[in-house]
Amino acid sequence: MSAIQILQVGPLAPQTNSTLQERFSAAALWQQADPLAWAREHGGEVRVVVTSARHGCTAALIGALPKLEAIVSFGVGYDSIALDAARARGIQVSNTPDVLNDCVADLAFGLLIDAARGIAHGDRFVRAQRWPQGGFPLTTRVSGKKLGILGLGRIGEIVARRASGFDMEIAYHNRRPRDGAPWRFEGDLKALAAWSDFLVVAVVGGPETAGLVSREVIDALGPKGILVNVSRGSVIDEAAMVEALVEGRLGGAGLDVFRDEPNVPPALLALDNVVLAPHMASGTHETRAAMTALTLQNLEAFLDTGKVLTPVL
Ligand code: NAP
Ligand code: 8YV
Repeated sequence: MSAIQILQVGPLAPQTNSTLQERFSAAALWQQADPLAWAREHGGEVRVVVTSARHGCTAALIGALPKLEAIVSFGVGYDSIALDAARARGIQVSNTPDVLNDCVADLAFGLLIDAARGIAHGDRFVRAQRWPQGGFPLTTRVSGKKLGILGLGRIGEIVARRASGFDMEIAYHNRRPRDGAPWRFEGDLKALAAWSDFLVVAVVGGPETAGLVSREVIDALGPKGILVNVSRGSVIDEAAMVEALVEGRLGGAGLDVFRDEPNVPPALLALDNVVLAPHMASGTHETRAAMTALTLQNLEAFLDTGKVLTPVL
């Protein structure tokens, strides 16, 4: 058997797994009983790791692969990849930016509308045959409201564009104002939350943004405010959010991401003002195909030219 040059950390779609195995002779790390021990024993010639935002790449794995030159990841988020360890060794890291913007923004908007208007709640109400016993409670208007965006990046910008179709006032918070953005920059996240009817979180994950949506920010959004998260569960103080929702100090939430996926705080399951989604924002046939294509293009580009196409670093 020739030495392994490409190592796949975790499973992707079955067709992608086959392509990686058949065209690139990739080894399937997740199929090994002790993946790290296996990498240490057999990974001496590995040049490329193929992974995903979900499966990531740890510093220990990088340390086990002395000839690693590139980490090619499916997904735009890189909080699960040990970037410092990669940087220290000059290892390139690629992700799949832009191709998923529309679908993630669409789902953010879907969650916002659902949390405000009670679509999923109404569906449960009808299916439980409660309609004949009385009408559905009034809900919250969406059009013309104030939308705050935490993280006006590639996805956040598309959320803002969707919102302008709903005649919303828009403001955002980043570490710095974004060049050319026509929307109001707010340097204080708590002030943004206090102003907003709806706060959509589309910032990067990782240690720098952990707990950014704090108890104070949640309280500023308040009992009529709705929090939507399509970023990472780590960005929100989840315990404080659950407490605020249970006590009615936060009006509602639409959540695609959680701190300990696939585990969701049990208290949320009983709340009709909360819409829950299983980290599905990029999960359309079209977008997943585009993400797969870009992942393979990054891999091919690295093998052909020594450079990935869409580097994170
Ligand atoms: P992006 O273009 O890099 O945008 C991220 C934004 O976050 C930037 O505007 C950045 O502005 C801001 N930001 C970064 N650190 C910050 C901080 N400490 N405080 C305030 N703002 C900060 O990323 P993207 O492509 O839009 O993706 C955003 C995230 O969405 C990904 O990282 C991923 O975690 C998540 N995502 C989730 C799904 C899903 O399925 N739910 C799918 C795709 C992506 P500054 O640099 O000016 O601060
Ligand atoms: C993916 C994501 O579904 O791109 C990201 O950062 O979170 C999602 O698009 C998933 O994490 C891929 O593994």
